[in-house]
Amino acid sequence: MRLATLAAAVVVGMAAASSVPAAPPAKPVPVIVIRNMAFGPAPAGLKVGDQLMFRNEDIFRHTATSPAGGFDLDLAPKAQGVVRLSRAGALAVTCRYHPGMTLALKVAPAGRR
Ligand SMILES: [Cu+2]
Repeated sequence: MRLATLAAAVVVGMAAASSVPAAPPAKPVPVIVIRNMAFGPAPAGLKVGDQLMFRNEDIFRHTATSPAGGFDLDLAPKAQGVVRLSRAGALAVTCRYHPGMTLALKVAPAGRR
């Protein structure tokens, strides 16, 4: 009985400590993984102003290039990079080294989903 009470007190203490963040949690940055010479699936719900991470898990160098989207990440093997989406619409993304690698992003105007 006393042991159970002590355990409950410890759990409550931990919950209290973790529920006092210094700042509101940041919105997680969606990640597109590049693997086996292909872009992973495009995240849903992207909008202008959002950040988007590309992570190259291949042993080859790749880029995440979108002239319409205004970004061009050059990613060494195992590297990652973040872009901020600045233009709405359907954005074609490709790799400059491997033109067969393509990805279609749908970006909504800011403030909408
Ligand atoms: Cu590539």
